[in-house]
Amino acid sequence: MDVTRRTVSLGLLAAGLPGCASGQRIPVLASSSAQGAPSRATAPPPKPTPDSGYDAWVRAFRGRAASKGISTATLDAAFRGAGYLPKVIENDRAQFQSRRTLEDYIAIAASDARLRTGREMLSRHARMLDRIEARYGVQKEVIVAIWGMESSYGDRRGSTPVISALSTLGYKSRRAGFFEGQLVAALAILQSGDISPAKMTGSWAGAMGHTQFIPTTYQAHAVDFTGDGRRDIWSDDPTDALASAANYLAQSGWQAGRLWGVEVRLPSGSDDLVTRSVADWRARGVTRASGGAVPDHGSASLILPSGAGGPAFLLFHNYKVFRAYNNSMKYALGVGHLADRLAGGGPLVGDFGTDAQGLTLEERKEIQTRLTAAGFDTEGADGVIGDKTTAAIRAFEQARGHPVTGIASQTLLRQLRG
Ligand SMILES: [Ca+2]
Repeated sequence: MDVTRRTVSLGLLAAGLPGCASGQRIPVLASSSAQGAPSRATAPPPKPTPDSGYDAWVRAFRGRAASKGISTATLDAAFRGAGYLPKVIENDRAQFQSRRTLEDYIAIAASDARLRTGREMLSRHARMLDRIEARYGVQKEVIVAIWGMESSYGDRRGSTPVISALSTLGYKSRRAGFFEGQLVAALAILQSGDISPAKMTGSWAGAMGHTQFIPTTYQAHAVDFTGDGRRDIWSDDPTDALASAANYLAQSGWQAGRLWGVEVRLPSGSDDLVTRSVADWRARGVTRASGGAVPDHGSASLILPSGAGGPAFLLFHNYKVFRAYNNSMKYALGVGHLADRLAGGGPLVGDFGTDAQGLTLEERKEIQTRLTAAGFDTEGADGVIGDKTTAAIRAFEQARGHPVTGIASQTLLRQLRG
C-alpha cells in the first residue's frame, strides 16, 4: 500500500462519519495571519441585499422545512431579520482551498502567537479543561489545539448571521442541497432553544462558535457541559464548545492518553510505507526524530508528506480521528503538531527543503528580516510568505525600480543582500 492510497482510504473512512464536511472549517486558518498577535475579529455583520429570487426560494423552503418539523413560529423568528448575502456566494465561488505548503501550514498552525495564547488558555482554563479531559478522555492540549486552529481560541468565531448565510447558499450555491440540509438543522437548533436567531452567528459557510461546528455536527455532538440546559458554543464562555469538541473526538473513536503520531527518523533507504506494530518499526531502525525510541501507541503507518528527504511521521489511530473531525491531512498534522507543542514538545526536526522558488526556510526568514530592516515591514520573520510579506516585497521592488513581482525569490534575496 503506498502513501497516497493510505491517505485516500483514510479520507473515505472519514467522509462516512457524521458532521464531516470537508473544507468547511479550513477558512479560519487560511485567512488568519501567521504573524503578530491575533486581533479580535470585529468586522460588522454583512447586510442583506433585496433579491426577489431569494424571497421566492424562502417561501417554497418554508413548506419543506415545515414538513421536517420546523414550526411556523420558529420560521417566522428565524427569517425576521434574514436576507440574501451576495458576499456569501462570492466566497462560495472562490473555491476555498489552501494553496499553502505543508511547511507553511504547520508554521501557521503552531506560530509563536498561537503557542503563546494556547499556553495562556491552558493555564486560564485549567480546571475546566481537566474536567473535560476526565469526562471524555481527550488530552487538554488536544482540545486547546483544536480551539486554536478553528477560531484562534474564540477570537474568530464569525459574525455572519447563520440563517442568512445558509439560506443564501441553499438558494444559490452549487451545493444547494447540502446547505439546505444545514439550514434545516440550524432551524431545529433554534427551535430547541439553545440559542436565539440574533446570536446564531458563524462563518460565511455556517460554521459556528469556538470550534466552528456546522449545524449537523452540532446536532450530533454538542453538549451542555455547564449544566444550564443550553448547548452554547457561541458565547464568550468556551466551556460547552470545548466539551463538545472533546465529545466529537471521543465519539469518533479517540483513544485516551494516546498520541496521534510522532515524527520519526528513518534508516537510510527505508521507503516501506505500510502499517506495522511499533515493535516492528523499531526493529527496522526507525527512531523518534527528537531522539530515543518510538513510543508505542498502537500499530502505526509511515508517511512522508513532503516526499523522501522531508519530515517522516508514524501515524497512530488518533490521527484518523483528527481526519474525522476535519478531513484534511494538513489539518490533522497541523493540529497534532500544535497539541504536541502545547504539551511541551519541540519544533519539527525534519527539513522540508526548498520551496517552489528554490528558497529554504532560513532564506525566507532572511528576506523578511532584510525587508523589515530596509523599511518594508513584514511584521515578523516566520518564513511564511503571506499577504504582508508580499506587499512588502512589492513596495521594495517599486521603490528600488525593479520589476514588481511580489515574489520571494533568489533574485529578490540577491537584491536585498546587494
Ligand atoms: Ca450550557
